[in-house]
Amino acid sequence: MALAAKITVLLGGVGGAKLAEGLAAVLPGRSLTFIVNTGDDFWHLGLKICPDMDTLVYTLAGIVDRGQGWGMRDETTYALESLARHYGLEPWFRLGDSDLATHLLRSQWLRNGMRLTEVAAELASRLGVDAAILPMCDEDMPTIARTADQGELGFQEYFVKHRWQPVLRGIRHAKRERATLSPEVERALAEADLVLIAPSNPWLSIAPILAVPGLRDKLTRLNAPVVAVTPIIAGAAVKGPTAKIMRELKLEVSAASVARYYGAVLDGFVDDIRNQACAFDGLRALRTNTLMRDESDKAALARAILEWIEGWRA
Ligand code: FO1
Repeated sequence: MALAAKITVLLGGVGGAKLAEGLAAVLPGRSLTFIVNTGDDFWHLGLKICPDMDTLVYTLAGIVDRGQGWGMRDETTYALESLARHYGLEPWFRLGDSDLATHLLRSQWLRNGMRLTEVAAELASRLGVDAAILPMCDEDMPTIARTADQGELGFQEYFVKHRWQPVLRGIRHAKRERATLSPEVERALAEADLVLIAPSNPWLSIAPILAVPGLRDKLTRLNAPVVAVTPIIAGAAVKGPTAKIMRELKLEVSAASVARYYGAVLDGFVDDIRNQACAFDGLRALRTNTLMRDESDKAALARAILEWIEGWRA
């Protein structure tokens, strides 16, 4: 695809950040806009935590902890240990000391009246990231997990405290009626030559973005192609609970099932060579290696997608 092309990516979590890294390796930052899931965000110990945004920015800035995929590398946890030793707390959410700097600044700026979109741009820019990083909306729209045995759980309680073990019955997007499309998200969609849905968890990471009032409708009507990358490879998720959740929601664990879930939003689907070949109900489809084990896999996937889309015009 031409270097001047504008690409907008919907993503969340570690899988999304890997594709983002691949795209950033083959395109200039000014071509890329990331619309990030903020359904995982929460206030914790007085601080606003935005895990998916931080995972993406730390990854693009080259300071992510590569082993776990989130948090900063070479991290220490003195503050957390002090909370336990001196104040008797049992911290279940691991906030590293360097990572705390991000949460402190973000919380202060939000309390001073900045919008989350402005805060995200400022943090990314100070960390040297030149791609545009947009939260899906400025308002709080927390994801609530409806579980079989524990009732409703806040996202991080479900995901981290209970290690995504409770059986999921469904997802609720709290305060959805108060969320609005930001001008920056509207512009990123209107100006895009291509919209990609990253191989993030469709139910936990992408569904919250599509649930922002007006966003799914805008995507469905967009002239630019909208293409999703499979999060399912050989009947399993690379990491995390996607396959488990699909079974709990009584869905077939397959790439086709994910494409059906996105429905009319999609024009194309990028499937993995390890999956059984499938027609994807009339969508244009690319079969390629989507497993991103290292930097060269990430860049190769980004290049394969861009070359394939370029061929659509011919
Ligand atoms: N994930 C964990 O499994 N345990 C943690 O204690 C944890 C802390 C944490 C702190 C900051 C941050 O940005 C991310 C953190 N994550 C942690 C990752 C995060 O909870 C999830 O990976 C995402 O929300 C799911 O996309």
